[in-house]
Amino acid sequence: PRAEPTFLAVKPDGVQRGLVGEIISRFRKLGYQLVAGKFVWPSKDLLHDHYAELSSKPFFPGLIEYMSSGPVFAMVWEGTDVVSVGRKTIGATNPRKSPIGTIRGDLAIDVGRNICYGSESVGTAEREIALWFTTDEVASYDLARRIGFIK
Ligand code: DAT
Repeated sequence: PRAEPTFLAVKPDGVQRGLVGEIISRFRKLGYQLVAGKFVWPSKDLLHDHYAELSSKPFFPGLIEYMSSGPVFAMVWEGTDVVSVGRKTIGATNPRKSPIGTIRGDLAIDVGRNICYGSESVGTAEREIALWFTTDEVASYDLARRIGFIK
């Protein structure tokens, strides 16, 4: 297992619904470490880059409108297998098909308003972190390892 980084974002609807704290809390309680976070009101250019592989989908224009409708809370998290555990924690793309216990399963009902984003793979995480953050915005720091952390 490696302490990899991932890119996570609370989407505009999640920010408007006051869910930034709830989403941070779920990842922190899992044991993951927040190393960068900021509000960004994303430009359509940034979103076209971020969602480049979806550009031919019928829902793409609506997705860009939604994602540029207000600020998102963009984050970098680190920890063992945080990419795959992060995806599992967020749940399925369609919140109504996402199990209870996942963020989307518990907090959303609409595929077009699914409140949060998480990188799909270690490779896309690196690309997305570079797209949304400068290197000096990402903090590197150690957490105290007192209560049974396994190295
Ligand atoms: P995910 O966000 O789970 O990684 P994705 O990358 O396939 O899913 O799609 C990106 C976003 O596009 C998704 O969060 C919501 C939107 N989307 C996907 N499929 C959709 C659909 N069938 N109708 C409307 N929006 C959709």
